[in-house]
Amino acid sequence: MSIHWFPGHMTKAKREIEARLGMVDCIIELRDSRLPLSSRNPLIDQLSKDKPRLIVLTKKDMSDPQKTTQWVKSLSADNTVVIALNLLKDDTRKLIVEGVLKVMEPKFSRWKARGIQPRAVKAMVLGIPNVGKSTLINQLAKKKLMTVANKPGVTMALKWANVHPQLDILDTPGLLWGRFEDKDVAMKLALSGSIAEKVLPTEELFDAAFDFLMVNYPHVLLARYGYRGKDKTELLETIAKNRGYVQNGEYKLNDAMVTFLRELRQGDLGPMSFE
Ligand SMILES: Nc1nc2c(ncn2[C@@H]2O[C@H](COP(=O)(O)OP(=O)(O)OP(=O)(O)O)[C@@H](O)[C@H]2O)c(=O)[nH]1
Ligand SMILES: [Mg+2]
Repeated sequence: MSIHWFPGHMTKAKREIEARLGMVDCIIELRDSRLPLSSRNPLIDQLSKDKPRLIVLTKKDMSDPQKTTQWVKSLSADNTVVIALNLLKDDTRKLIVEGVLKVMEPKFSRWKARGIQPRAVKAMVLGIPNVGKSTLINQLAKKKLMTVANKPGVTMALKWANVHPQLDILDTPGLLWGRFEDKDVAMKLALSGSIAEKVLPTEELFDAAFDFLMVNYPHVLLARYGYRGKDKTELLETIAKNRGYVQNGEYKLNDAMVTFLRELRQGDLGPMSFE
């Protein structure tokens, strides 16, 4: 699978992020809890260097709870705090502010030693498209400061928000990396909705998703579509039949494929983790 998607606004955003890094005290890195490794943008490590970092695994409600607990444990490290959140339901404001203050502790001590007056922390939020960066800021601010939508590439420019007496946050456009060396990574990003649909090879993606479900979550096809078998075409025919995707007596299998991928992406098949 060859997916190449790095729209012009991302090139510009990358430059602007680099230019503003010097002004921020710490990074809030968002990853999708369904794919905490594949949604880790290598650019962020490069960009954030040794800044204190809070890692937030978003969309906890959509991932496999056991897997997510394991990921939180294995990703936690010195100077990095990891929390998993349903940004829409959890007490995001309280937990993020606490997390930021925690990763900032060593820096606060240095400020104090140098006689620097405490001030609001300046944080930059970074992550792949559609992972929830603007949502996180709106939840922190308790109002709709940023535009949010369930498609990648919504935020196009950097924007500061004063969200808490102790915290100012810079929202940034989601960044991907130019070329995906690893087909598996590209597939997971596509299945979870971080790559624009228009660049996706639907059939390959469907095949990959089907094979993945057969191995990892075979029961969900029965629960969602009433399908018990192990055959791709039969599954598509079942979906087409149930949804009335029929033309001139033929099932419209492509429509069934698109529906299946959309429902998987939006979590209709139940919580699951891709890694
Ligand atoms: N179920 C669920 N949905 C979430 C969560 N966080 C964000 N979303 C949804 O994810 C979609 C994308 O959110 P945004 O905040 O626009 O994502 P973004 O990272 O700013 O995206 P770009 O600006 O395109 O880079 C929206 O539909 C949100 O409602 C979460 O924890 N759980
Ligand atoms: Mg955004």
